Amino acid sequence: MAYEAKEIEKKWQEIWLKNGEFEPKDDYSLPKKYILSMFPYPSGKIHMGHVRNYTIGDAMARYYRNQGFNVLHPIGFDSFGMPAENAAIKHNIHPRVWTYENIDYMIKELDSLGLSFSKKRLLATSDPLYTKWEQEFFIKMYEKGLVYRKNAIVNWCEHDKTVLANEQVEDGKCWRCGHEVIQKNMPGYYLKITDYADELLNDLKKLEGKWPPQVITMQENWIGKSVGLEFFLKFDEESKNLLDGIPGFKVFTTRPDTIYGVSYTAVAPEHKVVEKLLNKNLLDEKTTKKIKSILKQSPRQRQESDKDGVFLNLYVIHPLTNEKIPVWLANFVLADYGDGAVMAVPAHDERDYEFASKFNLAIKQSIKPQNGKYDSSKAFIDDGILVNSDEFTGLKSKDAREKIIAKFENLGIGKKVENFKLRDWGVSRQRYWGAPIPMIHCKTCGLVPEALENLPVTLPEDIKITGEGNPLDKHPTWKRCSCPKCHKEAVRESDTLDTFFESSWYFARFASDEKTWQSSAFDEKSVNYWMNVDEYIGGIEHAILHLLYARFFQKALRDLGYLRDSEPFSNLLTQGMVLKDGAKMSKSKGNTVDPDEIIKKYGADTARMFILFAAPPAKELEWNDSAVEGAYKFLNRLYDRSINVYKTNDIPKINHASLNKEEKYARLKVYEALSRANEVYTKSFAFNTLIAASMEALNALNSQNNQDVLTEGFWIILNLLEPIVPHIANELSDELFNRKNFSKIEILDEVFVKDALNLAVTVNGKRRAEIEVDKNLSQDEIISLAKEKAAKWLENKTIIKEIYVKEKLVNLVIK
Ligand code: ANZ
Ligand code: ZN
Repeated sequence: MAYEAKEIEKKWQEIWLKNGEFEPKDDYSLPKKYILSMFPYPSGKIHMGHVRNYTIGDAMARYYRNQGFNVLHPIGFDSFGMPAENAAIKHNIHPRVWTYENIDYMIKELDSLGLSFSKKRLLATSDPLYTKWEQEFFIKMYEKGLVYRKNAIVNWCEHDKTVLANEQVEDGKCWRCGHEVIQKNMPGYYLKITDYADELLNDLKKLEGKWPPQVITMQENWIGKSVGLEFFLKFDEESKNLLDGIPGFKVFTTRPDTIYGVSYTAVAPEHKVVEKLLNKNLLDEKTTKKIKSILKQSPRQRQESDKDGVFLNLYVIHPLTNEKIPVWLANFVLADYGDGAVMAVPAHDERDYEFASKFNLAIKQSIKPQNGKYDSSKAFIDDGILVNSDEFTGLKSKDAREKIIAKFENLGIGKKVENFKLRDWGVSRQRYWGAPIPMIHCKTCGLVPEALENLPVTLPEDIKITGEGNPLDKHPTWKRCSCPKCHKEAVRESDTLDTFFESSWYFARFASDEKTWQSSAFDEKSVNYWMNVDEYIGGIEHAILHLLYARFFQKALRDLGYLRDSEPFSNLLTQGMVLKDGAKMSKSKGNTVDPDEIIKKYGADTARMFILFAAPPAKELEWNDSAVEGAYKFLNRLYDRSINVYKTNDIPKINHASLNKEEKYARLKVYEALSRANEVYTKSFAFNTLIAASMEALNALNSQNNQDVLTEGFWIILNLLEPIVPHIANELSDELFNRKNFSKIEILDEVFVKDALNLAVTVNGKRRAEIEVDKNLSQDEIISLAKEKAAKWLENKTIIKEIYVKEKLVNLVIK
């Protein structure tokens, strides 16, 4: 009989499905584990990254199930989004049809990997029953002031008539049609994630040690809290008059200690002062043209291009020295950070330095290094000692910052402030395949939320998708509706939600009993039992946005009374990328390996084993055909060797003392592997070490004629490896041991007891040698062996004392 992976795998997958073995139990008195791998986008086929993601989660889920935990291990599809519309255009297929066909196919693929998902909780975020609840959240958030509508600058493709995300702008051009992207002021809906900035930042501390440190750092940087001084700069009389009495503008600085080094100020191109100058036509033609060309660029393009700007012919007064300071417009000043204007200190800031060098502006030193020499050929950006700074000269940067802030506060011209990089989250998309934003525009009542009893607002089926404009907006009748307030004719909002909205709460939906999905967003009892997610597994590419939005939703839904906890994911594992020939596997590089092909050729267990063996989960994994072969060979050996294992319903009882050396060694290897399991499956996730230990154990068993040792070894190895290679493990366990259950196996200490002792030999307390002796020797015998070994140090000496410290050392005292 040879190892027939395909047959075995099909058989067990059918048994599992039929018995519903992976459904969570309703018994909430059981200890629980919620294991979640990030759900996929239904692109049409799974790739190796998916295989890795779901195999890692599956190994954890199976292990905990084996240990008697009630396990929730669900799967769903993040099924709204752009690719379905692209497919619609390209293949003339309805986005819904394309999406659901892909889902069906991908479920089959996932099943063929033997993943232990709950099938009853399967969901797709494009289901109206999912949309319904998120539309309710949207309305509740709107009523609470967490959603608002505003005009803002967006990337706009004039050809496709659509808003583009920053990632969809390539070299300033539309990723789809190649047309130039412009900056357009457009109305849209925003989520007030900034209300939670402090909490999102502070709660990261709770995740230390449980989330990868680099993810915590990325979140911190994205939230980007800065503390500094905000103060007012007054225009000189002439400038003020030119600007119809605008008295000045505010700036924000994190380095008030450098204030005596200010040699110019710079405002963002969108700054109200610039707007005034343009409106009043106060600038010459060349300057105006330059400003307009900078305005056309996206903030990102501006950051990527060389420093540029223009002098605005305006001056402000330095608040401490009363000097006249020129005002420039600069492309590196962000309109929406701080106050959209900076005090520039070229001597101590790199961007300011570059700009000053380009336009020949003064560079004034106001900080000197605490040690070492000041180098005027570049910006000195570290803290130091103040120079040329009046009463503050000689202070350390840190102390000076406090004193200068205090001075501004006393003078009433500035204050200490906190600024965040985090921006409110724009959720409007001008697309068809998304959740409709449940708002209504009424001529009488203004913006009105749809009535809750009318939810979900669903998408029309009869739609033309051309890639131009928003299909919902162009639909002949869909937009017409009646106002929930005054019942007059009104117009439905045609923007749909950013798909990050859906992925921000699916984990809590999974945690609710599926029997309640029709009637409520969450089932309180089950959500309180299952949440939080104990292990969340996914790609590092989600380290910022998805995780931040999900954390925000958890807090916002808590405050709306839907959920209890403040953080959704107790532990996070970010899996490394799957590479081939050193590069990330991707269609565009043409270096992908199709999981279906591997499964067809070797079976799912080989694929799973290779993936978990080739690298620790958090590290990059280099594809290796011969290592895949290696995994396959190992499983074949396991299968072949099982022929000599006898059938039993119990683990064999063995008298360890009666075994010979080889038998003892084989047992030691088996138990060494066993003793790793718990740590590997629940903490380190270093599956590779467990697999390596199991391979060693199988090797040691290979030359084993002792049937008890061999059978016990198989009993244990199959148990250990079940979460990794479930099909073969279940097949052999069932066949040999009539066993369906892989519960804990007791670790026997006797196996680890060694017969030989390693003793140190010391002479006058100095370590001189080591001896390996049989445990059963007498003290005299041991001492004489020690003397032999240390003979070199005993020559021509008299031994005056011999000391044996049991099982540790022999000390010889000489004269
Ligand atoms: C003067 C100064 C001197 C600065 C110095 C730095 C070093 P973070 O840490 O990111 O908060 N800044 C303020 N508003 C800005 C805007 N809208 N666009 C671009 N830059 C802006 O950065 C704060 C620093 O970034 C501020 O401190 C300001 O430059 C600049 F030796 O003020 B600093
Ligand atoms: Zn109305």
